[in-house]
Amino acid sequence: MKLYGMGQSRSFRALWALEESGLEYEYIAVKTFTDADDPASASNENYLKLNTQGKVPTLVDGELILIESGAILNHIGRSAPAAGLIPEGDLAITARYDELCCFILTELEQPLWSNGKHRFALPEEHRIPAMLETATFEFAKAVATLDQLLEDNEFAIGNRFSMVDILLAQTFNWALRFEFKVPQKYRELRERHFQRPAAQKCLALVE
Ligand SMILES: N[C@@H](CCC(=O)N[C@@H](CS)C(=O)NCC(=O)O)C(=O)O
Repeated sequence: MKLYGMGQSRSFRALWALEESGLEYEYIAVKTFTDADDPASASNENYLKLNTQGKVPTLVDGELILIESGAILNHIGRSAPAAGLIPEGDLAITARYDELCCFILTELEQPLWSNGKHRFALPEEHRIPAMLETATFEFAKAVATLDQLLEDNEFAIGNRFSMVDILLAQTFNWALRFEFKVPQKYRELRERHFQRPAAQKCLALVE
């Protein structure tokens, strides 16, 4: 598999998943928000053929091209079942897995991206400064909801590390980098999971 990514952006979760999975992969660093003439730019015409949005991550697995980080994590997990990164079990366990993935991708990270979009990502004429306060409000609400969804365990689901732990740790890492208020227990969660050898290896790779 080939993964195109940039630093500790959303592509980091895919890189980390690949490293945890034990699958062979190639990591290709691209640059976002750069001149399309730069061959390494996500806006370059060659990259746009893979990912029309000019965003990261992009995963290429043979003929298959995936451009959504959630789908990429699930594809990696299903390609390496022995790594156990997608919990298996009764309907309640798989439902909780689906719920947490969807919640993190649509509720918890959404205000972080709103903050990024209205600070630097959108063209200036589309930025709305008041969105920054709204994002802070929405993030606090999502964190409070997460308190209800998660039990006070080492891992999000059952007694083993899963894609949900990658999503949580990477999202709280993002929140801290954007200087959002993150409760101590989620700072500790980020710290604990980032200590894993796979995460440390990925950090070294993207630095
Ligand atoms: N829904 C996509 C979002 C991808 C995305 O927005 N990636 C950001 C980095 S975290 C990006 O490449 N931004 C560059 C841009 O907006 O031009 C996913 O989860 O993979």
